[in-house]
Amino acid sequence: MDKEVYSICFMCSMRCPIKVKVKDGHVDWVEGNPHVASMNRSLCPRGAAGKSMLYDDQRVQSPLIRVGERGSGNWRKASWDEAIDYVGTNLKEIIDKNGGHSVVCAERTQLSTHVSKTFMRAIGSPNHFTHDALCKGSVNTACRSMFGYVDSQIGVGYGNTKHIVMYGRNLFESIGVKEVNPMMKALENGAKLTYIDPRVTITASKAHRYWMIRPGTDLALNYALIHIILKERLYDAAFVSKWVIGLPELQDFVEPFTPAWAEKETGIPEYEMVTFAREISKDKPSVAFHFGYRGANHTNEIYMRRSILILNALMGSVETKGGIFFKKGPGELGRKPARKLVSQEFPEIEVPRFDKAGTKDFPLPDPNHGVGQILPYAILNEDPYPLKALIAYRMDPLMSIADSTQTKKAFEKLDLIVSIDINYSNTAWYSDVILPESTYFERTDSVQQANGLKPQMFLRKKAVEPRYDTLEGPIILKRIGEKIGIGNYFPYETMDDLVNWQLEGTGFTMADFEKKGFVAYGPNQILWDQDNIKFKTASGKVEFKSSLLEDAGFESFPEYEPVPSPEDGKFRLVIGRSALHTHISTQNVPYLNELEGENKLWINTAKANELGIKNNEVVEVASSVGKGMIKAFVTDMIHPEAVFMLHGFGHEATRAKRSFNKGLADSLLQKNIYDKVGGSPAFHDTFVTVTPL
Ligand SMILES: Nc1nc2c(c(=O)[nH]1)N[C@H]1C(S)=C(S)[C@@H](COP(=O)(O)OP(=O)(O)OC[C@H]3O[C@@H](n4cnc5c(=O)[nH]c(N)nc54)[C@H](O)[C@@H]3O)O[C@H]1N2
Ligand SMILES: Nc1nc2c(c(=O)[nH]1)N[C@H]1C(S)=C(S)[C@@H](COP(=O)(O)OP(=O)(O)OC[C@H]3O[C@@H](n4cnc5c(=O)[nH]c(N)nc54)[C@H](O)[C@@H]3O)O[C@H]1N2
Ligand code: SF4
Ligand SMILES: [Mo]
Repeated sequence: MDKEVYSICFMCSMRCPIKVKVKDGHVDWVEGNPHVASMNRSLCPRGAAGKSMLYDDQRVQSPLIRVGERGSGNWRKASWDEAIDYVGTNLKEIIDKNGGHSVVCAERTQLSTHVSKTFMRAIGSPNHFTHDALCKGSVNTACRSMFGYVDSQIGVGYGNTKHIVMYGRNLFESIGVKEVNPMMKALENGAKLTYIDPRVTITASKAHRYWMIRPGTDLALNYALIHIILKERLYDAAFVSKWVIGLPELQDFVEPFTPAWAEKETGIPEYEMVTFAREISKDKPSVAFHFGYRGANHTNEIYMRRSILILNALMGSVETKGGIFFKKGPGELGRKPARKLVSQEFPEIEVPRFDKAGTKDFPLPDPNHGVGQILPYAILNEDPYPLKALIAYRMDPLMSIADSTQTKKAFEKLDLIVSIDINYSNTAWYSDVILPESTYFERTDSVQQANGLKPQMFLRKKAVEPRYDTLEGPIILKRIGEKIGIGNYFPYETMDDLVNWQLEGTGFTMADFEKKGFVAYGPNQILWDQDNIKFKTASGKVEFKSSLLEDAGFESFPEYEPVPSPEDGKFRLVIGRSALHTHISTQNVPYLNELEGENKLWINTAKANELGIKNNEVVEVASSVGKGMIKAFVTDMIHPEAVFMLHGFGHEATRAKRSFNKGLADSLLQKNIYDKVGGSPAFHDTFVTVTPL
């Protein structure tokens, strides 16, 4: 029978609304939800390749229990009863002996994260962490320190902007379709794009102004821009005098950071900075300095992200059309959001988190997300206490935490590793048990509360029956929960029950999603009056001088530390994504693998010539923690101080035949160091040598 199902794409985390056409029980066609204007029926290449993921037989087909050494790839097929029994029995023993807090759950935030958080709270563990710190932890902390909101509560008005500035926010390759389409439209309507990156990306190719900045020096650029804007009084004086705390301190601080000084640090000509500052201030307040998505780059990342937010505030582009805005929830209209399981009552937890987020040792990172890169240190040093079990749910810590060799060494110490995944990720491959989840076409998921200018809810709805012996994540967790005596926290039998429970009190039912795939709480966009913005900082203002930072013993404006050039013969390793892959998830997806099957090392032509490296030849890349082989891509399109590689390649699971051992994993080379204030790893602070073979 043919049918059309509205759902939500899950080839990455951007949650694009989709329409799935099903023919004779098979997915025949997928497109962007036509009822959502920003989708305009389109999908990105990964979304369009979803079908080839669904019909690939190299994904995990049934529960598996390890029979050989960890990582040897020797598995036996198990029934769900057997696999749940194995996990439940082992987990119970660990909890009884070492306490619930000896269990950690690593999870890339997703629609059913409230279920795994519930599981962890019910066993008495504070140790649920998400990808957030590894992705953008310092952006999160910077946003809280400036506005009192986390980054995910702040949106960018792409569609109405007159001038947008992106610092390595490679929007046209690191895609969210709902953002790309309005941005394209704005560009067609005359908006300007200034793009800053040591590498010429697709986004750079669409920009009006592109600066090949010396890697790691964006903070110097911003301090000089602020210097010019204050000196020439190019800022929005009304907004600043009403809302900003700390302008005099900022003024004193940026005094020495002249454009001439910044030219030496960044390589960007002084006059270009001045021209730019004058130009963008003419379009204020409909301008946006993008605060970044993956902002996990340097050990001082929080100050770089704060400097971007300061520029927005100086332009008065906060809560304006075409600037940045705060996302509105149903509470704005006196309505209720979808319920979350985690709102139940749980036993008190008295121990700190394993990463100490939110304690005096690590006060500022968001304890709601935790700090993933601390995990190997916590396990190895048994600090603050021994950890015994890891549940990796839609996350691959072995590839997503820097220094995989160290992470693997830590994992050797664990008594139990369980992966809930759809693929043979490196962590799944190294687990004791793999519990396969049904893919997004094969499952209904928890409700998506989509806050924004217009609060809405979307639903991921099962389009076809599971092809293999797989289950939905919330059902897997409920079944383990029942086995270990916490079943009462999971008051549902099916995903439909869970969704119905969530919708109670919202005024909507599941049937309301049938027509368009989503429901809206109200018809209009909500933008607050700029005189009545509800900042959530302690002062209720925009805090250039930050109480959050200063109360925790950190400075609002610490001294600028010059960025050293790499030593002779070394390069700064920088990384990113391509339009064809999602992090570490899609390298084995047939269509995407065919288009891009391995990563290469971008290296500047002059430097490659000096080293005798030829295009497409294999080179050895080595850092202080690891080394590996990769093909070189010799190009003028990258700054001579940097080499670049795509994240996500170098997979270890032999069963994922297309991606096995193709390309090189960045996590093998990167040192596990981090921003001790904001919480992000410093993925761009590793230096490498590159040697021809
Ligand atoms: N070295 C290094 N580390 C990084 C980064 C980097 O560039 N370099 N980037 C950082 C960033 S920005 C992020 S956001 C994180 C992402 O970190 P991760 O969450 O680890 O990476 P993902 O590729 O998003 O997916 C993780 C796992 O989810 C699985 N998966 C996909 N769909 C489903 C599903 O429907 N159900 C289940 N249960 N599993 C599914 C995939 O197979 C994959 O194994 O990594 C961070 N870490
Ligand atoms: N296709 C695709 N799209 C995605 C994802 C995906 O995996 N694939 N993941 C999603 C997620 S979770 C995230 S976090 C976002 C990430 O989206 P982005 O934040 O746009 O991040 P990256 O793709 O990591 O791109 C980082 C860029 O920063 C540049 N860079 C390196 N050093 C410097 C520097 O010193 N200064 C400046 N200005 N730039 C520098 C790199 O050359 C690279 O081009 O993408 C999202 N969208
Ligand atoms: S950006 Fe692409 S992969 Fe991600 S949800 Fe949207 S269509 Fe799917
Ligand atoms: Mo991310």
